[in-house]
Amino acid sequence: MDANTRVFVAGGDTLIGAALLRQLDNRGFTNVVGRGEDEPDLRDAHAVETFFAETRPECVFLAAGRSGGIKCNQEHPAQLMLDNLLVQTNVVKAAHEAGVQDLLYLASSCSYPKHTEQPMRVESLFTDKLEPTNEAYATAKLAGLVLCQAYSREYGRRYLQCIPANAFGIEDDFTPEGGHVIPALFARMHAAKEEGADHIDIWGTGKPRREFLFADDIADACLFLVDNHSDATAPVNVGGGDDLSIAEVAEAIKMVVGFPGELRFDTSKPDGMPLKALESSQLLSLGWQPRTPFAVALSETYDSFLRHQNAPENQNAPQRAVV
Ligand code: GFB
Repeated sequence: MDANTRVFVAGGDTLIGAALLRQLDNRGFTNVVGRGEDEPDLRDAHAVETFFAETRPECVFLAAGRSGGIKCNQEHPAQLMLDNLLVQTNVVKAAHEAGVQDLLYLASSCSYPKHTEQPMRVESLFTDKLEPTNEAYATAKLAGLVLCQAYSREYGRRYLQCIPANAFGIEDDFTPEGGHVIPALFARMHAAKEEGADHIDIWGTGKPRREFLFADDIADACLFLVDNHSDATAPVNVGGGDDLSIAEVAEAIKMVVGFPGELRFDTSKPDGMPLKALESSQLLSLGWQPRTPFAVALSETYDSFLRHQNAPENQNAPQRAVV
């Protein structure tokens, strides 16, 4: 891609979609269509078809579809599954019909079986049962992967797919109901510090391990893949960091926030998958690696939380709507 390529980021308001837009801006892309209010309602097939017919993007990043942390997945499986199925079906179909040759679809690491070889290799997809807390969402994401492979095979498109590690970052979902562990703990620990609480409850045992990646690094990898990868028959894992236990992550967040209280573990809450780490040698051997150290990424995430928190118009508003 060069800076004149007409690009559409489907889901420009999602964590990774917004990071993709920042990366495109940083690289001087001047022809980004469908930003902000110009993005059609992606659940509406007709609106999506019309948008593609009118704007004719040359490359599409499909980062759309609702997602959320473990609580959100437990409480809203139908909404998450349906939203993702609708959005990805509409975008892939309309992109093909408008002649878009290049697309990159972002799946999720929860598409891997609950119990599988670690770090997880793409060959392990579809080999065993999914983690029950996110089975519905993960099934929709798996359908998206196969849909892109099918369009590539049947119509000669290059509809690439990638599976990012657990993402976090700027303008994340900081609500306790919707957020993943890092943004949710920033918000809860910040509130506990303000209230002078002597402890905070961390959900689960603290033992599960996750590989985390800053959303801006994931966006960087997506642009790298479009420029350096052509095989649409299988997804590419996007990782490259270390896996950490939830207890270790909570300690790191405690340091950044400056919360002096105790961390307690509420084992009545679910752990989810015991370990999620990605085998990313394919991407790393192409020459990509994450740029942002974990500590820096945590600070940037907390700064983003504070910016939102301190903006007068947001005093009582949640950061991002809950499903
Ligand atoms: O980030 P998280 O919600 O997603 O939870 P998953 C990771 C771990 O952190 C779990 C624990 O063991 C949680 O119990 N945890 C501790 C917390 N305190 C908190 C908290 O305050 N909030 C949250 N959210 N977790 C998601 C899937 O699974 O991963 C999605 O549900 C998606 O479908 C995403 O795929 C990448 O990694 O467990």
